[in-house]
Amino acid sequence: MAQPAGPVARHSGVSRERFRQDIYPLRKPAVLKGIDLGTCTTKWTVDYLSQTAGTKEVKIHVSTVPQMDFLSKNFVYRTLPFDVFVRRAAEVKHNEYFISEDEKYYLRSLGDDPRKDIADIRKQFPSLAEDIQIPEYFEKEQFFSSVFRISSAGLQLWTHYDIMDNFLIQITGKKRVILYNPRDAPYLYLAGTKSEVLNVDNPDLEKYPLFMKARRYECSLEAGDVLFIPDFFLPTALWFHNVISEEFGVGVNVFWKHLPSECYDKTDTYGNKDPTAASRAVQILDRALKTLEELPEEYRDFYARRMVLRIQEKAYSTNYE
Ligand SMILES: O=C(O)CCC(=O)C(=O)O
Repeated sequence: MAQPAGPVARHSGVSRERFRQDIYPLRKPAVLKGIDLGTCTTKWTVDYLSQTAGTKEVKIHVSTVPQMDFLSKNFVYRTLPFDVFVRRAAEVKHNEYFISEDEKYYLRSLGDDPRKDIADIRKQFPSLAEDIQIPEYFEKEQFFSSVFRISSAGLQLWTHYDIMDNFLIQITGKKRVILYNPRDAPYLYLAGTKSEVLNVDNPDLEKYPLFMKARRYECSLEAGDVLFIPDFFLPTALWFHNVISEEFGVGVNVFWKHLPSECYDKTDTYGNKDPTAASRAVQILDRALKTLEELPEEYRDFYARRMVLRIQEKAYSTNYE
């Protein structure tokens, strides 16, 4: 069995001041309830969304299975007018479909030119953006992106981390979010920013034996809840999350920069590339490993272990929970 789930704190009616003073500094996920999100919580029905945002084309993920896997790419990308997409995502069985009549849909909205532009619902969906009041519990200049997340019932998004703090604002529908402490990265079988372990509720422990050591935190998000997901910051850094949409639902993710701007990769429109210093360090490490290959095995092993000790001594935080 995997670890039993630990609690995620829940707070009601949190003001900007209280968030910044008492919740943010803890660097732990927290569910914020009862925040005024504007009229979206009552207005955003399937009919209203499709009529208001109209036929703007959106690129979506389509999958025949509920567990989407970014690493094996068990889904395809397709383009649909927004109104058609929303109607299909809200259905369980489709008359018109791409692969199968019970296929699942997922939208992670993008900038107009995803290679250059950052997702901002105020720019891509201005008429809907009027209905949502984003809790600006950070400084205006820190804003990075606001991303639409619309998913079919049952859809499960792979475990990953992002590099910026964010609010996951659940506007309609219910979600279950499973989080892992960043310190448990060694047990998550990572490939880049994603975990190979898809079925977090019933993991294949023969294939992923270390996964049982990962401390799991779990929370449910109801319509109107906001989940704070802290990312990349010492001393708790990088919270992994896996998201299961229990119902058709609409969310908006707001990311903001909490490190100095120059730390981020300027080409990163998704907000999920490691900070530039971390990417450079990994490249240098890869070069060091290649260099070690010039040595016979027992020497390679000896120097590799010495390097690990040096990394531990020089770079590990002493402030480790
Ligand atoms: O709610 C979702 O669909 C995904 C949310 C997510 O990945 C995030 O908050 O970074």
